Amino acid sequence: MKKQHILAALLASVAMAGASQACERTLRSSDTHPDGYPTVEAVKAMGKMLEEKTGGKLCIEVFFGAQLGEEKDSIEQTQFGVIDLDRVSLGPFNNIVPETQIPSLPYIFRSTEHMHHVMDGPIGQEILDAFQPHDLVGLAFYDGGSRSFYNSQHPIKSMEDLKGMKFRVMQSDIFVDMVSALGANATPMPYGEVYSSIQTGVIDGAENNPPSYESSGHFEVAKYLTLDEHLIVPEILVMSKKTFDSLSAEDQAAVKEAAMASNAVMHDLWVKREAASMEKVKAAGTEVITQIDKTPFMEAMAPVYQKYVTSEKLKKMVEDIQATE
Ligand code: GTR
Repeated sequence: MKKQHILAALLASVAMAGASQACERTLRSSDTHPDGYPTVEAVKAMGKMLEEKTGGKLCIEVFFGAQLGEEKDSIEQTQFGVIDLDRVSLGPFNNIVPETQIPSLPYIFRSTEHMHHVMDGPIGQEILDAFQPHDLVGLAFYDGGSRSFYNSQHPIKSMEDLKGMKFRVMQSDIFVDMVSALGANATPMPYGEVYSSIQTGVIDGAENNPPSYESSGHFEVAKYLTLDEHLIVPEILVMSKKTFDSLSAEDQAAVKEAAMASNAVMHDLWVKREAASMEKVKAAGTEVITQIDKTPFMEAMAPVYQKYVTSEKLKKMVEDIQATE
């Protein structure tokens, strides 16, 4: 299926570019989220800035709603240079770029502000640079809020309530181990399969940030949301190294600047969307559990840290994150 979809989308983009855009080159960007979602709009804003900066030489077209494939596939296609840009969570990169495992660890960040301080500083730069050997260029980090559990069965008020339940996680081993450490079972699967899997009872629930919980419609089939905020995983915009290398030095700089500038657009849209999504799901009948003691959840994560923070380099990264204000 995927190859046909990708081909159709690419052909449509070629037709559109010819018909309505004067750009010399239109870069194709992939996103799993629907049109209007903050990440989609941020990359569109980046495209406008890029078009201006390059005097109409470079534009971006965002293929939203996983038109170019689910995240794991879209990453591969970006490595091959079939897709130029990809906006993805750091989670699906965990098994490809080991440095991305650290900001994907449960409870590594104390708050989203802490995450921003870290990712805007030298550690963030080190992680962006780590993409190069994997045929990708890390351009900018985006907000991903904090992720919490939701399910169709019952309100989760303590770790006890998670026992034996089955949750979908992103396709990364860290999240499988994280859920096991909490006494539940994890099934990694693509984002696009979660709604029907909850609906049909294949899984009891999943975990995500409020804007994803809302925009995916998961709230319609899983009405119990517990704000345990176990993950604050940044999102990232990457470019295919093939595409990047095909640009002039001047255009490469314009891409980097426009991507960095889109980060502020994203932050603004994100804050508004988080609040709007919470209101929407509550109005639709979601039961939100906010009173939850996170300490046992955090303590249960010790084996996950032991398993993934193995090299001296990664240990130092964890220490540096913890020492960041
Ligand atoms: C969202 C994230 C997506 C995707 C999704 C998922 O929060 O923005 O990039 O990773 O979660 O759970 O698959």
